[in-house]
Amino acid sequence: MTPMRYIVLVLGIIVSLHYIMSFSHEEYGKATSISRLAEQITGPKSQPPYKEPVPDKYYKPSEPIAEPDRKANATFVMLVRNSDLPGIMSSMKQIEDRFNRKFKYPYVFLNEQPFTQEFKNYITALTDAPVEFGLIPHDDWYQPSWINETRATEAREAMVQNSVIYGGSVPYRNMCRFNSGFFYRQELLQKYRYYWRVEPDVKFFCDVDYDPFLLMQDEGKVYGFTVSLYEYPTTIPTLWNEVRAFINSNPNLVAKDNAMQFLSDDGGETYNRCHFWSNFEIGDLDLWRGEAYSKFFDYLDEQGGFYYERWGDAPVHSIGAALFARKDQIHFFNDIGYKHEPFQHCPQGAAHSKGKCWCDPSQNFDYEWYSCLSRYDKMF
Ligand SMILES: Nc1nc2c(ncn2[C@@H]2O[C@H](COP(=O)(O)OP(=O)(O)OP(=O)(O)O)[C@@H](O)[C@H]2O)c(=O)[nH]1
Ligand SMILES: [Mg+2]
Repeated sequence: MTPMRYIVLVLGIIVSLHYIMSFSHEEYGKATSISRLAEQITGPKSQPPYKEPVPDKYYKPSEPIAEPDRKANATFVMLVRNSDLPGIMSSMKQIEDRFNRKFKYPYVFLNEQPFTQEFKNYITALTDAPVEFGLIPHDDWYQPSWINETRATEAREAMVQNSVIYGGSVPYRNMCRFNSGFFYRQELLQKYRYYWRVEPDVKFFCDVDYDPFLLMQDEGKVYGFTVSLYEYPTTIPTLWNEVRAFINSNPNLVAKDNAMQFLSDDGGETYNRCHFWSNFEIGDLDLWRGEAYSKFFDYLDEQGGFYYERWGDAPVHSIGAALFARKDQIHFFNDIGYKHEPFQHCPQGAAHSKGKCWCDPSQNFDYEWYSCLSRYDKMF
């Protein structure tokens, strides 16, 4: 055997032994791997981000929650733009976690523009309940042709001069008029009796372990609120005059035992500007569909105040509910902790612990000077 052959044989034996050891002894394999040896020279490689799905063994599968035996004929209603996606996902996630995971009420989304596929995908991923997306018909949304645009423009300019919030905005006015008189006429809402209005970026602080729709139905309630307050006078200079004119010509439409006392401190002579904050509403759609409110809205709409002033859907709904329903049909949802900037209703005492609420109980608008809740209380 030549020295060269001898060297090749020894090298062959060493390489073979290395491979045998690498396969049969894990630690030896790791210690002598080329990458490990390279790491010792160049320093450790950083770990790639953990992207694979987390293995099933770490999950606690959630029990399927059976739908309750008894439900009301009800839906959530969200009027939003495509750009409201982050804000409405935040609101909807809270609704699901605090309430609807158990009850599985459907959702209706409304918009005057078609919802994008991206919007629909993100929204439907948030719930197991049915979701429908509706396109608002043109005439239900945009400023009607019979509005005198010169007068409307002058009104908007004057409001901008006076720094009235949303005073210069036409879309905001379209929204207020739509919410006042058209949301409940949308095709997707026809099959429902009760609704819960939800806006983007609101907070729900407490678990709602009971069904507020069934409460409305069983107790004969038609309108539910959490926050009430005063309206800005500059947005509704002539609204109360028109309300009085309507009542005078339609006295038969006004309910007995109504809540006029909430609206007026002098038996209806003047409006104290109290209203229920309509960004939260749980209501009976038949209240709005009924003869009294339908005629009332049509009358107000003809006066043009949604565009010549800046009538909000909150005072219009509140006046409608207060006059065309009995006061005991208006319900204060004390146990629903709720915030729409800048005000919040935080349940107090036993209601706070029962709902496992996370709001600071000292931050509660109920009896602040700008709240109208004490006027509601006084009616009973
Ligand atoms: N589709 C659509 N929805 C709108 C438009 N303007 C407002 N909305 C919705 O109408 C509701 C009321 O509008 P907001 O802008 O929240 O009005 P607001 O509560 O008086 O004012 P903020 O204090 O700004 O919340 C919300 O659900 C909005 O997402 C619009 O131009 N198009
Ligand atoms: Mg809002």
